[in-house]
Amino acid sequence: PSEEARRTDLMTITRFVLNEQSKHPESRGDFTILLSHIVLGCKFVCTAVNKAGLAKLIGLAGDTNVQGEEQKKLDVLSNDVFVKALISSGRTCILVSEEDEEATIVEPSKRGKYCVVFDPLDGSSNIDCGVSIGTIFGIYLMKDAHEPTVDDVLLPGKKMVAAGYCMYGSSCTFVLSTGRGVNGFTLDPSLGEFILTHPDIKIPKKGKIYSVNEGNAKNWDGPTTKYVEKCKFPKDGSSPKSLRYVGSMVADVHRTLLYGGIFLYPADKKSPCGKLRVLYEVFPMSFLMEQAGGQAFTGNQRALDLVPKKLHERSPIFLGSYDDVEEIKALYAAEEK
Ligand code: P6P
Repeated sequence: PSEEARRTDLMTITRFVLNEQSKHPESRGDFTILLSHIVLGCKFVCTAVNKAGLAKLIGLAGDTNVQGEEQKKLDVLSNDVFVKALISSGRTCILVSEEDEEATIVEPSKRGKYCVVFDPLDGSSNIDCGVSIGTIFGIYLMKDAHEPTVDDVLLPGKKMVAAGYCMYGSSCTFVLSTGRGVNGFTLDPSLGEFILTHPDIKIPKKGKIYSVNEGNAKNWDGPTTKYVEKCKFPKDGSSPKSLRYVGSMVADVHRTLLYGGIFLYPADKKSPCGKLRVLYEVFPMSFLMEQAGGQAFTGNQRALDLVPKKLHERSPIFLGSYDDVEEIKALYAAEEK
């Protein structure tokens, strides 16, 4: 489209999803309504995160706010907002949040057919230093109506119908896949709308960046140690990869998606299952990587094939450019023999 057309033909996330929905004649718009409530939650968190720094600086955050209420921590506040927004959408039946030990079973009168797993504010320990943080979510569809149980979300990631994240950084970026590729939207604060800015994101087949917490190197297993060694001292005469590690999963994954490379959170002697949570960190990011032409591996298998047994289960994860992940898969396969 011409510059003029592009400027006036605003493709908002709502319009984009409605276009997607029109490809499913049987759809009654439930997903569109669900997504609009997730987007609402993200807009709220974006505002709260941007204010938090300021509030802290000028003491607004104190222990009690002007109403004398106990000022909630931002991740607890974000969780409350998402839980309420998802329930009020009338399209969900089970919610699993990083902040809640137990799953939330939605009351029958407000129940819909989607199960949502989410981390309302991943990386929140980085707020005080202004590093980008984010909301991560995954959506399962409950086929036939039945009394919801935890078993409806203890499914492999490949059963997800959608996944995405919202990154609260220099701009507020919403990245989404509904199983037909990956698209990125940027919040235009003057409109209060997410506008399509990154259509059909494809991750480069191979990258020049590796992203891992090198501070854990002492505890890594053989294949991870060998792979990182290869990144730093390539034997084939190629130049070493650059290390970029923010320590906030949404920021590290977003950079990997756009620039290529590999993000690793391996198992180590201290944490044999790694640190990242399967349902609402590993699965959504793995889903997006595959949809963008990359891949995601746990050290044993394709990440999306993993069947979680517990809500807050962890897994090692290696995700990013297809060829880069292939290399570490080969090292783990060689270890098996
Ligand atoms: P480490 C943030 O606390 C987080 O959950 C992810 O966002 C991030 O990728 C990871 O932990 C960082 O962990 O051990 O490297 O500080």
